[in-house]
Amino acid sequence: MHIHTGDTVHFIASDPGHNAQSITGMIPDGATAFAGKMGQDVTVTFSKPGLYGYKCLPHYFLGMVGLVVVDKPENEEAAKAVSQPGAAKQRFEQLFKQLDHP
Ligand SMILES: [Cu+2]
Repeated sequence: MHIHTGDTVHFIASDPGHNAQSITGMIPDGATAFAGKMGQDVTVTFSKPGLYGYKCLPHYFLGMVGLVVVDKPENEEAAKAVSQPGAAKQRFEQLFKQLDHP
């Protein structure tokens, strides 16, 4: 999803047993990591521009991941360099492709 600096995103826990948390190495320099609790909504304000990769912790390797672009994906190359487990690798390849060729 594309948002602007300072926007707030509500990650809604529509099912129990999932969460949303940022992935180490996939947020801009100086940005604050976030981690929602399992089965609970989490609200994140994105105060630094850049690309944010996030995951559902128990289903990371199944590819339950996403990207948030805050204005410009300045740290895209660094985020792409992060090694991904299991199905997350392919899912992120798709997401980056969509990002580069919308
Ligand atoms: Cu999950």
